[in-house]
This record gives sequence, structure tokens and C-alpha cells, in this order.
Amino acid sequence: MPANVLGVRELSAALVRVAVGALGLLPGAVAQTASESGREAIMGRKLNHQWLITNQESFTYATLVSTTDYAHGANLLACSLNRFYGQPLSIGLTIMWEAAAAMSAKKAVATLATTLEMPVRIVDVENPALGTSAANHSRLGTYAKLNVWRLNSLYVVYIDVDALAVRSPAEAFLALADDRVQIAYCGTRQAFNSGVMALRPSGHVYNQITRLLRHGGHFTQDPTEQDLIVQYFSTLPNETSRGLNSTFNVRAWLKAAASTMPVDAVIVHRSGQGKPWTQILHPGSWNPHNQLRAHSMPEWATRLWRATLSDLLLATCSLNSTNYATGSMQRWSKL
Ligand SMILES: [Mn+2]
Repeated sequence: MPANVLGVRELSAALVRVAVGALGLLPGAVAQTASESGREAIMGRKLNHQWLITNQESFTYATLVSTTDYAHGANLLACSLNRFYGQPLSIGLTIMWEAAAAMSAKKAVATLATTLEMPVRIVDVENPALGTSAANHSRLGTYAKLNVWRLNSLYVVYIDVDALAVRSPAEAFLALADDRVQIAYCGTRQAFNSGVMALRPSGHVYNQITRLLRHGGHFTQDPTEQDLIVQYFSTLPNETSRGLNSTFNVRAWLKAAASTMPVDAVIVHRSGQGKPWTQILHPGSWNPHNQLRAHSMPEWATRLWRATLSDLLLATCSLNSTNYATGSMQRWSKL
């Protein structure tokens, strides 16, 4: 074998070792095994990580700001993702900006983004629900999320603004390494949460889903954007969609939460009412005793968002920040 070929192979093996370490593979994935099938599984895993490394320029994380208030969430999410930028994959963030959110907030997000290593791109989007009677008008802003199918990246991991990454979410892109897979989600094919999704943008998919919005689909009540997404993909062949490990969408609800953050969490998502930035920035306006218990945020989640806000304001959104890097995630979440 020529020396230069060997050199390339050694280099890529070294890159894979770096990726495997930094991405925090599931226990057992790098363990030695005597069985032939186990060895093949390990080889497949390494090949997939090479796919991540070679395709990272086609990747973007994406989120949506649909109201001025949600700009706080975009800043906090960006700070959390920046901690993993270049560790070892370099994946930027695309913020879809809906016209209903203030221009001044957009300038503030763009300014804060310059303190990050991670490239942050803000793109203006229109709300496809405007003017449609089928839309759920109490949640009008959420339909702008459908614009994620119009982004010009090949592979997108969409993350709601009311979420934070506590580990690198890069492995979510692996679900798209199979050419047939158009979407990956947490939940089941019949009922998944649209707060975290890996997907391939496609104008065709965008047109099909917004057609459901205009023509109503088969809904008993006004659909949310999530209902439309679930209904559309449930009509496609099974192999076009795939489940993501639930650690990619861990809910920060008091009723669901342990007293500490789950140790294997990748993305923590505060879905539902009482957004984290409201609870942190305007504590006087938020009295958990007046809310349903399910809407209270667990203490570990409050600490997580508070620490991220502190990092953001100090422009220290890195893995080494004093607020963040204090040993294992479990220990951190007990601070
Ligand atoms: Mn959400």
C-alpha cells in the first residue's frame, strides 16, 4: 500500500477518534467486543462519524424568533450551542426572524452574536399562516417554523428557542446520513414534538405542509404547526422518518423532572407556558404559586438558564466558562 494512502487513513482514523471522544458516544459504542456483529456495528459507527466530519459545512442548527420576547431565547440558545463549536465539529446557527418580532431586538441579537465564535446568520421569514382561516390564531407565530424547510442548508437540526444544549447535539445529524430519511424527531410517528427535529430542507415539503394549512387537512380543531408536520410525514413511507433518542428533547417540567437534570440530557426544552427568560428576567411577573404546578420550572432548569444568561452577559459562552465547566453534568446540575 502506498505510504500516502496509509497516511490519509491514519489521519481519518485519528479524526474519528477525536469526534468519538468529543461527541460523547453512548456507552458501549466504543467498547471492544469479540462478536463479529458487534465489530461491524463499531465499524458502521466510525463510518457515520466520518460522514459527520465530511458534511459539517452543509449543516446548520436553526431556530425561530416569532415575537420580540423570544429574542432572549435565541441569545441563550446561541450561547449554549457556542460551547460546543469546534469541539470538534463547526456548526453555525441560523435564526429565522419573523416580521412580528422587533427590529431593535434583531439588532441586539446580531450584536451579541459577534461575541461568539460560532457563526450566527439571521434570515427574515414570512408567516405562511397569515390570511388563512385554518390556522390556529392563538398560536399564529409558530407556523413560521415551517420556513425551516426553505433554508438553503442541506441538513438542519431545528431547536426551539425555549431550549438549551447541554451536550453537543451534532449526533442528531447522523439520523440524516441515510439518504431516505427526511425527518427525525423525538416521539412517535403519530405524535412527536416539533421542538427538536433533524430534517432536510425541501421546497416540495414546504409546499405540501403549507397546503395542509390552507386547506385545513383532517383536523378536528385548528391545527398547530406541529399537527401539520406530524400529519404530513405520517403519510410518507416509514423509511423516510426516524426517531431520535429522547435525550435530544428533555422537558423542563416540574411534573416530569427529577430533582437533578437527567445525566444523559443533550437538549433541555422548556415547552409550554412560563418561558425561562420570563422567569429569570422578570421574576416579579412570574409567581409559580399562582400557576398550575405543571407549569413551574424545576430548580435545576432555572439554574441552567440563569448560568447561561450569566455567560451570555459576560461573553463567556464556552465550555471553560466558570458558570459551566465545573466537572460532570450531574455535578453541575446540582450547583
Ligand atoms: Mn418549545
